[in-house]
Amino acid sequence: MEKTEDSKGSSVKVEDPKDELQELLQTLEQKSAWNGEQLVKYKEFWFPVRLFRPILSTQKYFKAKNTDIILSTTPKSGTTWLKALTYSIVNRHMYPIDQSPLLTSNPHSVVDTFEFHTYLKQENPDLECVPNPRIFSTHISFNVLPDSIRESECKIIYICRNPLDLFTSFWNFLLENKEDNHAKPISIDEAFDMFCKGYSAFGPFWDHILGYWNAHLNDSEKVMFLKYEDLKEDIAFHIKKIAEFIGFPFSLEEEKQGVVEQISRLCSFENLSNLDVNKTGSSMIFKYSSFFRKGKVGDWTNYLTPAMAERMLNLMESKLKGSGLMFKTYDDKTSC
Ligand code: PAP
Repeated sequence: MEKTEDSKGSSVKVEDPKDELQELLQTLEQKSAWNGEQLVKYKEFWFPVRLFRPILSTQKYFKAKNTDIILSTTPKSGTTWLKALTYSIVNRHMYPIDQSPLLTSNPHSVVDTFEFHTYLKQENPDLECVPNPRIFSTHISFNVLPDSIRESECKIIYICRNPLDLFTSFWNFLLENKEDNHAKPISIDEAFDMFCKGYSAFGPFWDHILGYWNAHLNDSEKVMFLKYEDLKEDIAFHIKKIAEFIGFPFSLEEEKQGVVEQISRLCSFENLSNLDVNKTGSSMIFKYSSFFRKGKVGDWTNYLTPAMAERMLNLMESKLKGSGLMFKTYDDKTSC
């Protein structure tokens, strides 16, 4: 808390935003996540304490424009892929595919995430200068999004993934980046138990998914709902669907020229994961290679026991009951 003088020269206290944050944090429940990260419970969701300030700043300051595109995801559900795809669709007339910035930049460098980039660097950055349509990404749950996102005509594209692969991906990401964080060693059983109890960054994952699912059911023109497994099954169909949803449909001419397939190839796991930038580069915190592991449906079978899988599937059944939502947990092409 700072002290200053009022118009009469008496000393008054001025709230420092950092103090306000500390005061709020003291009133909220906190817990260690399975990855060792400290979480705080805010409006029924568990947010990483280290990202709480930028999350609150996003909520307070972000003013959505009708032309904005917001990519929302549960972590490890296809954020990197969705960023690459949306960026390529929107900018296809600006950069020919063979000159795409994605060939030399990681997808996380071409589309900023509110809580990791935009509002982490500055509390209230000037975003007016960002060219339209602006594309932003976030893991923030639907109920904590800034009002202006919900109230404007901007579009939200949400992607999620079956929780068995999501957990497996998260677990491997943690191992891959373990020198860079201070997580205490934890067994996969312990981690899985906590994940199933919802103690996970931006979790509980089922509430995250249901929040966006219900928003999609309520207004499918506003919120597009995607599943990683469906994109793996038919990417060309989904590229066209995304393009139409955000108002950048492909012309017949473009389709004939194979632009959809070109974008599909550019953004594919095989292509992106083999680019130099993604093999050797890193952000301040993460190796870019750790965003490209296997990119498969059903890899959980190499990490989780049948009992673990059964527990998760029962949990999902009870949490998603009546919602109409279901997930594929195997790749149809490889499973028997
Ligand atoms: P993030 O939320 O931390 O940004 P995110 O990109 O959502 O991570 O998830 C990473 C997963 O997407 C990884 O899955 P895996 O661990 O099961 O392999 C990664 O391999 C996969 N992935 C990244 N890029 C692509 C892509 N272009 N196509 C398909 N899958 C991809």
